[in-house]
Amino acid sequence: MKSRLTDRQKHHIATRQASAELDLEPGVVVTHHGTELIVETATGALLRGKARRTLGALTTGDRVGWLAGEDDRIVIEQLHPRINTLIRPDTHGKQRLMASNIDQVLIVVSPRPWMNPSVIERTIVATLDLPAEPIILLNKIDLLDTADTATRRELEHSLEIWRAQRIKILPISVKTGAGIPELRAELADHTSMMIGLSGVGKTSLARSITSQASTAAIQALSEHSQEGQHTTRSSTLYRLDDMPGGLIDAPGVRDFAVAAQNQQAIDRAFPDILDLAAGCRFANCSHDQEPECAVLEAVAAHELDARRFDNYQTLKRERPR
Ligand SMILES: Nc1nc2c(ncn2[C@@H]2O[C@H](COP(=O)(O)OP(=O)(O)OP(=O)(O)O)[C@@H](O)[C@H]2O)c(=O)[nH]1
Ligand SMILES: [Mg+2]
Ligand SMILES: [Zn+2]
Repeated sequence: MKSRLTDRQKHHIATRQASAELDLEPGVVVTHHGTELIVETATGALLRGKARRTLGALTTGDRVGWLAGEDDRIVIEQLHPRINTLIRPDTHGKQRLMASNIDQVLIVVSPRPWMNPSVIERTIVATLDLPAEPIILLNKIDLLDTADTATRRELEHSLEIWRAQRIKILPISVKTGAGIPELRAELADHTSMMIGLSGVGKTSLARSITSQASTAAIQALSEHSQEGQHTTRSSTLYRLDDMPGGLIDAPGVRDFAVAAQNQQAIDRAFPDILDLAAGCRFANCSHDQEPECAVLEAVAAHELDARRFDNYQTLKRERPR
């Protein structure tokens, strides 16, 4: 096999890596669009630039080493190892990085638009799989009184299930400010990523709790306006005002179809099913068609939500072995 790199290229890369460890400035990727990036420096300044192509795709939250380039622009020379990465498939099925180095995921839901509970469960599993802590942020509670009966019933039913699962739920309203102090307390000292449908209020929330989210330079890179509506097109990390921590705004996602890698992530998201499974006749019961299966009995008796059980089985099947 022929080596892809010539000896001269290898030498060049080795030299660059060696010098990189000596005098690179530390930074964090704040947002990007195409190859254009904004990096936060150690002193909190925001600088624009590009990354060496050899680094591959960078994403919001990446810790990097950079050098000053021409015209106030920087060149990112080094990518530090990531603690975790949140990935989602794009419309062409290609895997895209959404953000890295996250320890909390805020699953933002609202009465309008209302997200299907199976997708919320998938997002909880994906969060636990990172691993990071999930919190359900129920925004627009000011609209609850006018939500249609079907949405309200589904919402109440879902809230009941999540409460029983000990998933943290924070009801808030960006419009009225309800629940915002409680949310700020949850955000302190964490890097939190917001995930939710387009239009649930993620960017509105970022603007109401961080002054950085109204920075024009960031908006120019991370936003897309169409017919008077602003939609977020790339993830952006904002620093919290007056406290350590970060909040990542992201484009709306309709589904979270990334298979979980760890069975424990699935089990932690469905402790009710795990509890029931202790009563199955066979310890390795797959709750498919085994006799004396306590889980299937609970579904038949309407004690376990059939939709929730189907979603659990689907997540288990999708997991790569
Ligand atoms: N009634 C009500 N409306 C809200 C609230 N929060 C946000 N909105 C409205 O919801 C709409 C969408 O808000 P955005 O913040 O752009 O939503 P987003 O989640 O960032 O959407 P994408 O960027 O497309 O993913 C805007 O018209 C907001 O004014 C709230 O608490 N109550
Ligand atoms: Mg947005
Ligand atoms: Zn069983």
